[in-house]
Amino acid sequence: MKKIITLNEFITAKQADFPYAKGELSRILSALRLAAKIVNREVGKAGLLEDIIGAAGTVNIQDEEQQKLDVYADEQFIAAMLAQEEICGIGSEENDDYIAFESEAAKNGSYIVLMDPLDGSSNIDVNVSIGTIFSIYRRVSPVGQLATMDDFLQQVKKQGAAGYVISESSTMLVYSTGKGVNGFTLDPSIGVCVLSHPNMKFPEDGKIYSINEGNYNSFSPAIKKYIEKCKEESYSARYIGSLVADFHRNMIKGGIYLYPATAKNPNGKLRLLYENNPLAFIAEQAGGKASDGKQSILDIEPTELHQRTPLFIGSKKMVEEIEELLNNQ
Ligand code: P6P
Repeated sequence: MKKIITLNEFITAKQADFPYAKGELSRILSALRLAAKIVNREVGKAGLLEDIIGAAGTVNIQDEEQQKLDVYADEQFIAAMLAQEEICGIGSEENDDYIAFESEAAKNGSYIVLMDPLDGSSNIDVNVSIGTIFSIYRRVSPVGQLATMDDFLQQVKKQGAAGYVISESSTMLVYSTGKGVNGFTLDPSIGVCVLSHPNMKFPEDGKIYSINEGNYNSFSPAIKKYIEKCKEESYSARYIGSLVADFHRNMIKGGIYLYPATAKNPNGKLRLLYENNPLAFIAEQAGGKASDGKQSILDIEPTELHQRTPLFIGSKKMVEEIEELLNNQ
């Protein structure tokens, strides 16, 4: 009989892996997981309750139309983080600026969270996978004061933890504190996340490529050359339109996700702090690789809360090949 290890039991056993934590990581991850379950419950009703799907009638700082569930998810995660005394602030794709929590308890918190609350939300109305991407950092500003922008503009490789929650045929939480990657699947019958994918590893190579070929005409020659190579070698084109779902499938099967510079997004579309960084941390912890085409995503010094970079992430050999093409074009 396989031993069931719950997320809380696993975090407790691995407590020493996360610096400074005196149970803090457990509580933060548990709060993120709970908020993700609440959001997932609402998303699950999307096909039934007309009033929670569709556009909210607002546009976020990314100039992207917000879905009602984007706003709902953002509110749920902010509320969940506000309830954690360890958290002093949050940066989110859905909010123009970071939020420094103002209570005395929060100002004494030692951590901040950066997140994309509902990645791929445009897929909700068509029943396709979506997810939440997050990273957790220890603050660099003095405890006892409001969080500052410096707390958010950090490199995750220095001392963070990162992960994602993906909701498709089942709900999974995958995270790393810098000592490997582990995946937990929600068992709805007992309402807890159970260790289902211990020590996840990115296959070193793969035959799946994920890119929006609708942007083909504005791709650089190197990207076009890579796409032609994938076709010549009969790779499988798999692009869901939900980064977290494409990333998760590629980590299990082997593959590469590419979001290069395009005419509409000359710096790439995806955001460094709460999409590229956390997934790059996970990818490299699993033996994969993540690059902006010239350098590891993890080596980029963040300068703005919503800054974008090109993203090439997945099996190490595939990312190295695209870097080679880009550096020799
Ligand atoms: P496009 C969703 O908006 C997202 O941020 C990622 O989840 C997804 O991979 C990408 O953008 C899709 O962008 O331009 O191909 O529709």
